[in-house]
Amino acid sequence: MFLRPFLTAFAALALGLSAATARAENPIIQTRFTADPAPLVHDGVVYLYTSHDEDDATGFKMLDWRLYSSTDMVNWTDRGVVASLKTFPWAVQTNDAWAPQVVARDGKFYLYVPISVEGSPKNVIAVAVADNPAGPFKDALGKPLIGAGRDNIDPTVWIDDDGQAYLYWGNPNLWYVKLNKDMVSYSGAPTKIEPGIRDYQEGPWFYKRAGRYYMAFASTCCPEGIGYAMSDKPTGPWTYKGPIMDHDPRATGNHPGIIDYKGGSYVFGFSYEHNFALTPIHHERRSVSVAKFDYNADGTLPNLGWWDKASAPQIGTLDPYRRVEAETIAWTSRLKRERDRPYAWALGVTTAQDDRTGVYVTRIQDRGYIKVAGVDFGQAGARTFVASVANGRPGGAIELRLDRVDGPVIGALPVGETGAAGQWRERTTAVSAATGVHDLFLVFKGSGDAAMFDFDYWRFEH
Ligand code: FUB
Repeated sequence: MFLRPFLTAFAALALGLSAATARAENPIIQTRFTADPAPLVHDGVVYLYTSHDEDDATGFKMLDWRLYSSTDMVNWTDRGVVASLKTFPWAVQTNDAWAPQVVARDGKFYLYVPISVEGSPKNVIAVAVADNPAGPFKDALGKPLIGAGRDNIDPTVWIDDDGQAYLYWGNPNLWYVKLNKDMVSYSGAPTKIEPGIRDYQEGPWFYKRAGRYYMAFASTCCPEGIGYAMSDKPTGPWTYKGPIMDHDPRATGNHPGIIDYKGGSYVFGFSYEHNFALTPIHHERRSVSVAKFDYNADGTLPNLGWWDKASAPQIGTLDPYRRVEAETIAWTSRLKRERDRPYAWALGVTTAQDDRTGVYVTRIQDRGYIKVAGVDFGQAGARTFVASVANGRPGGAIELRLDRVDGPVIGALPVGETGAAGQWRERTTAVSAATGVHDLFLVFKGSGDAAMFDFDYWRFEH
């Protein structure tokens, strides 16, 4: 998959296309492993909540939930951890931070998550609440919302036009309750959907669109694809309608999240592509992907095949004259050398966060790079590049290239020592020939394989 940026760029040049036609490169998050995408559209922004497979996971090793945001579906900004198992101190604190979903109601944001308690069955559903989409989310109840049951994972919530909210969940059976207006309690007993939906396994995603109710889901394991059913009532009966993504041997699991945004429709799910770029061994190290699609006139969805056949075009362009978080990324990787072993070279940057700085880019190595798609330098063009960096050692540089990782250089910023690690300084360099819309490649230069400086934000100036 790490050849793809080159092929895309060469194809674009050959066809005379501009960088403004950038498309999401699946998987859309490369800085760490993410799964179970749960997108929320709020105030013109896509907030993408995910679960998170630890870098050294073999089976499920999941400790926290993360947030990414975008306004163009191609550049995603890492917003960090919004909740973790520690948010629910009464839960088992190992490995079980599974598929989340966040919904907004009356100015609050409700995070529903499956976690575990001691005993058997162990699966419960918990709820946390925040005042803004980026959290921090706080445990709402001090106990489970839905008590222990074998099926009790993968919550999904939709608030109907009449204000009634429904919480569905379950593997392999699908259940629901009607949530009360407070969103943290419910009325009536949990109800099992019977008969079950054909090909249903887990990961339900419940929503209403143009008067029709939809239940997308991970289809029967394994390998799981994405299927969906429709109904004219929020509680069914549900009619199976077919696959959105095929059962594909390249993945064991899957998990849908579906939204409309700025006039387009999008399905998120995940693949193991990033895992297999780094190792031949199957681990539970998953990566979220996205595809744009059009509903058919009767409200049905197309079969998109697999993530390699689908993606999402960029909506609009990115303004480089405002502060851009360094963790705003369309793609990151590390350039390969001839002598590199297979699997040894692919890691790009990752991110870290602390209370003072928020999220920043780290693990910056020589030959690593960040691609930012569809950057609009305007006709007047850019003269200066400014970056906030922290470097405990001398050396390190950021080369600025257009359209390809080996494209024309418009400037190079020497980083140098800024003091102790964590001491942020703005560094500035002159740039030339940056006008119009381009993909921007921030290519990191240094020596050896050691991690160099950290990187918080950047901007261009006229
Ligand atoms: O990510 C852990 C579990 O795997 C989720 O809860 C399921 O939907 C499946 O994706």
